[in-house]
Amino acid sequence: MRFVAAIVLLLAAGGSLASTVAAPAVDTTPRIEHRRDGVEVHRGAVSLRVTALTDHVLRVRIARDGAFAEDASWAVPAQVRRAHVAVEAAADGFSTTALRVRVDPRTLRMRVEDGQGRTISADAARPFDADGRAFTLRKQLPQAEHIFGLGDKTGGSLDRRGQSYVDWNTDAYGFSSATDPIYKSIPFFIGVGGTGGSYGILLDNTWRSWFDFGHREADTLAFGAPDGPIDYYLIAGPSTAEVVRRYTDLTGKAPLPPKWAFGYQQSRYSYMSADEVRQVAARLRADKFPADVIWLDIDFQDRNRPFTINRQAFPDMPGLVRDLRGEGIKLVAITDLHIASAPGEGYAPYDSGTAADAFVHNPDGSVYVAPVWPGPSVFPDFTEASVRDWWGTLYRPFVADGIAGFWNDMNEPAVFDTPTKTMPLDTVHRIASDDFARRTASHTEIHNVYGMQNTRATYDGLRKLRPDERPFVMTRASYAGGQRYAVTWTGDNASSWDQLKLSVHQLINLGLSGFAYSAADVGGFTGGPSAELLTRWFEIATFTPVFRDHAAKDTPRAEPWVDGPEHLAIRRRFVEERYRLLPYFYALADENARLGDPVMRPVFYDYPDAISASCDQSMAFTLGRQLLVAPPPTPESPQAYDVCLPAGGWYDYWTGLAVDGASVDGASQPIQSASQATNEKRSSSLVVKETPRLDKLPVFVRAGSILPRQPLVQSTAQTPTGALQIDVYPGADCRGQLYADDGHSMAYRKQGFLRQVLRCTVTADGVRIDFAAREGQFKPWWKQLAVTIHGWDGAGYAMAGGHRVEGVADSAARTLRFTVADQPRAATVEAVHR
Ligand code: MIG
Repeated sequence: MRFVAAIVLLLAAGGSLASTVAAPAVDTTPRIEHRRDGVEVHRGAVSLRVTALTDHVLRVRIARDGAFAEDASWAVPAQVRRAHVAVEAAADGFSTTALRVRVDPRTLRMRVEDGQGRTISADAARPFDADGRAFTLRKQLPQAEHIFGLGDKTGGSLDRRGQSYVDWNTDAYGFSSATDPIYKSIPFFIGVGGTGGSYGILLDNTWRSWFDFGHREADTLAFGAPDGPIDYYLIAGPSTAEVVRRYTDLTGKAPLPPKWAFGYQQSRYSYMSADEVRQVAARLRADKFPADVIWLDIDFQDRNRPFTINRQAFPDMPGLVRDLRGEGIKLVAITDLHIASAPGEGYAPYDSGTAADAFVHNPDGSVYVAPVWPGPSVFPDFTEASVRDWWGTLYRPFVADGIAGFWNDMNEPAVFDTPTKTMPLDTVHRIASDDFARRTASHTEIHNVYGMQNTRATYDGLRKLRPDERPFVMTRASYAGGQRYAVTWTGDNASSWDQLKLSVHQLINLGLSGFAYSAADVGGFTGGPSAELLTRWFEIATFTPVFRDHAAKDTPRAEPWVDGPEHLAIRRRFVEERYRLLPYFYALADENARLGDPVMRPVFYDYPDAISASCDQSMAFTLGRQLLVAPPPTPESPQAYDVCLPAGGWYDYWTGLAVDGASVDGASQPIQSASQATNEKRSSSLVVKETPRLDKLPVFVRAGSILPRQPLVQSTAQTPTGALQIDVYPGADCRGQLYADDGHSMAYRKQGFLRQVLRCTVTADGVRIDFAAREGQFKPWWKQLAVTIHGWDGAGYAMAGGHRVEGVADSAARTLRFTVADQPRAATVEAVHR
């Protein structure tokens, strides 16, 4: 009887049977212990430690039996975890300069508020349960809150609210919008729309974690894992951008990629021979289809063995690389992690790996062998630093051949002929890395970070082999922080309209999860796209971070020309536009490398009110702050649709004319000329009606933008000729950024770059452009700036450096154009009405 009463009491106190059974018979009075950087709360055997890493980032750890889990992480580097700030103690918790943290020691409930007492995040009535090694954490999910992030998880919408997910990296061939789990585990999500602003939570647990965003209980956010550390970070905003930036402070920024990563990339499973690769390259050039990369999928190898080459099909790899380089095209080659188990055959990766004891073991101490593409295969133990070093050396011959980038596929890891599609859970990994204790770990613990450590080995290896080149690595599986090593793509999607839409959600959520560089197979991997689907996919991919056309074996060809000249012409027009926009893309890459802002964003990232816009925004996204891309929300439908343009005013990207929200059928009407425009925010949002047309994709430019563009090139390897184009779209907080460097080396880390902020202001006589002083010492390709002022009426001229430059006015386009010398120093150029 007494026993039952005790359980009831414990449950009422917010604990659970399992978590409290082990409670020692010592002092069990719940209490708060103040620390310099936070608090530790003790309730029976359970301890809750809240540490302020910064004024906006808290780390929360729970020890269920007196001892905290090992303080080590694959996601958050040691020096970041060690950061802490002094806090101000309060009876019920503490505060930082930005946050107020309250903890109830009887229930372990925590509430985090901003300085004004608004709730950022509050625990639910039962904040913590343990069941054996498993645990559940619960927080309140207010009605107004939306959930984003978690990488490229599926689901019917961008918003993850109402859904539940499992993190378990899975080879999900032909996945649908209902498939879960898929390839990656990024246990980080963002709550948007609550009273205290946006916040993020990273559950740094590599086990098979799960997340329930109001699926089981509408007002509860629950997450947990079957084992592993109870260790999460709570990141305050209040803006979504601040949350994402702080998340990338924690888990790392994606390094600046080589510029060619932004070029058009042509792939297929597989181009079967060097001749076929040459034909594809020749066709791209004959069709004047700008392109930078051709991909080599597994058939370039000898018997599917990684780090080999089929010498019948590819007799002279350096020769192929050289010839393609002449066309401005680079090669990316696949290098899967499964190494053929081929003892005594002279297969170097197997031999050297065996000599180094580099492969994952069975519990009985033998090497784990399982079938994948090469047949029986062994699997590098990437959680050992020495094994990663060994793996990195395998790239030496390919690097010597001049292969530019590498593709890490199948690294969930995928295993054939087993219902689990992966290794047995008791397979033994060795950890000898970072500040982890040297120990073994079961596959259950390592599974979700295996692919990430594979890419880490690849990235670090390439840094050593080519110290002055930026690595380009593309991965299928990863974990939180994996953006430090590789770009990613969404795996084996299908050729359907539904998946085109899903891909937009996936890429946006990847960007919010630290992975700014992401791709979906354009056209879809399985099935084969219709001409219309492939064309629409090209149009949308034009404005996404990484643009790779890829298709499965046994599907119809999906290169840009396969559907005849009309479709080819539309696809080319869009890809050409991407190449013109390269200076803008590249400035976004610089911004991402420094701050963590995604390249492709949800509209609410820069325009928070868009979270509650009345339009169906399920396909809308922004590319940086300046461009808003608005594909049809039902991408296959001819139905007219509304686009909600956030307050502030917008221009039509294609016509350059200001948008009048009252216009119908997408016929953009100018509303204000620059002379009428003010520097005030246009207060109301606009609704524009668009009627889908296959050759058109609505794109809008924020009023208050300066957009850099360049003359068309066929490859990023080609130096543009002519002036850098500067399009000025007057409006509030008008700015733009130039960024340039050599596009491929590490020199940008030592002054070999150019960064310049431009601002514009509408004046009584016209428009003034202020060039800030340039940072860095890189000498750009352009000598002149071809400036176009949009929203301009009447004649005009420009004043630059005390000189008067005649302008060319176009009354239909409402522009004033003029060309001035490059402005490397702080300077003002003024467009003046005449
Ligand atoms: O088992 O390398 O997702 O992009 O073309 C399939 C062949 C292995 C899966 C990748 C896909 C690639 C394919 N790979």
